Amino acid sequence: MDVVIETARRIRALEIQGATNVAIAAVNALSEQIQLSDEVDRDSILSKIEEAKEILFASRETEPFMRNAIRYVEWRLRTGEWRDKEELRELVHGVSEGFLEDFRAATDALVKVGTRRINSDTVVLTHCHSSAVSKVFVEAKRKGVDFRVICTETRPKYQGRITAGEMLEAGIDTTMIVDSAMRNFLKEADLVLVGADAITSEGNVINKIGTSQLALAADEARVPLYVVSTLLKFDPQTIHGEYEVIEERSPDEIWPEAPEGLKIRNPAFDVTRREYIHGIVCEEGVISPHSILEAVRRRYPWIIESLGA
Ligand code: RUB
Repeated sequence: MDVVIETARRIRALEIQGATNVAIAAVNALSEQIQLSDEVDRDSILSKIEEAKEILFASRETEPFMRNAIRYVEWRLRTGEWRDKEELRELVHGVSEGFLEDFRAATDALVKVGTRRINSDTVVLTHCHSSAVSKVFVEAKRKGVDFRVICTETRPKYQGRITAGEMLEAGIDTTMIVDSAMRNFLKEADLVLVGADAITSEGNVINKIGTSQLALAADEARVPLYVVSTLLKFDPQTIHGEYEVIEERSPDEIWPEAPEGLKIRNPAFDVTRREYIHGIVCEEGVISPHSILEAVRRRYPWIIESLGA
């Protein structure tokens, strides 16, 4: 399980960050691990997948995109046939590459839609680092739109610096603010774009801690907030009444040598209620959070079907 264990370690340490990068890394690790396996009989492969699943799922709890992606590979293997190592290798490779290709097509579609919301002179505020949001910005700039980005630093792990770096590399006029300056700078913003780690069956969105605060402030400041996310972030377990688990990270990230006895809490994400979300920019276009389940059933029925795989 070396490949899977090392990938899980990198995900946990945030060396691989953001729901999309996490899901891609997990699929690649699972695929590589199976291809490295000497055993090819069905039972050993399926139990290897079970083991990998447990390790990867535990690396970050609030990542349904990763869980959906892994379940997809598992589901296709459970229903697939192979006779030898070569056939198994081809099957796993084909399934994981096919999944990633569909995902790339979905991303292209949502980036096209998101880009249309950015015009010259638009000022967009974003939080944390979302590869989907960054892609929208970079594509808008490539099309010649002259807009401005304001990004938060994103305590405690400063993912805003990744966003800022990508923006500067693309030649986008970018300003960084501390997280607590969000409300102040909403006065300058026309639009808020954020990513998602999870979307529930009710249309609520889980994203980096501080997003729900930003959504409340944006609502009060009358600045529309959109979530840019593939429908693959939908968590099918929420249909069955389960709540999305919010990952709580080490206090050391906040204050490494904190005084003894001090309690420190470090939740990685929070829940933004659908009332504060103007729309979800996804591969189906701009949709209301209320219609998420319908959109997922139409576009990715396997997300719901493979849950019991
Ligand atoms: C990252 C974060 C991102 C989403 C979406 O948190 O909250 O907004 O994961 O990212 P962390 P993407 O840094 O803790 O992983 O659009 O890349 O899927």
